[in-house]
Amino acid sequence: MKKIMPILVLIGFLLMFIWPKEDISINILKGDNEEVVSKDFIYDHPDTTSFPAVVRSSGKKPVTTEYKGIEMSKLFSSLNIDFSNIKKLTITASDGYRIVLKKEEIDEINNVYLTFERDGEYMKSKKQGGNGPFQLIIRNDPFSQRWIKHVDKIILE
Ligand SMILES: Nc1nc2c(c(=O)[nH]1)N[C@H]1C(S)=C(S)[C@@H](COP(=O)(O)O)O[C@H]1N2
Ligand SMILES: [Mo]
Repeated sequence: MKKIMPILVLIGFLLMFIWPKEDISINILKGDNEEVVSKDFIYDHPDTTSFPAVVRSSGKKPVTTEYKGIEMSKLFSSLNIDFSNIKKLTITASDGYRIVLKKEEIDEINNVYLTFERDGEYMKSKKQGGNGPFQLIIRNDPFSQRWIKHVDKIILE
């Protein structure tokens, strides 16, 4: 046992470098253009804000939590994505869930947010048992059926 310990430590150390890391990013598609937005761009964005929201998870009591994220319209503007001439947005999640938003919904102030932090902690991926890494929150939809967990793609049409 004593002999293999250093070997196990060495293997663990090497694994830290070669283990595939989860690539955390969001794809934004408009026409032929595809923009891959990294997690750091969103995490460090100057326009992020926090707000309270009531979470209604099936089988659980509603709880008030604090989310941190960026308003969708501000995210698009900062990426120079023109959304003035679109009709709808399709938001897809890594588990196949998807919803369609009307353009008017993202024009509403303080309504549609791409969030990444809940109660001060980065949201974990589905694989790690979380709602993240990104969750779309529609504040004007208090029943949260359209709050997409694990957002991976935003399609503007
Ligand atoms: N990616 C993804 N987002 C989703 C869902 C889902 O199955 N997948 N379910 C929706 C529904 S029906 C509800 S009520 C809320 C809360 O779901 P939860 O109870 O599984 O947390 O998330 C919504 N967003
Ligand atoms: Mo639901």
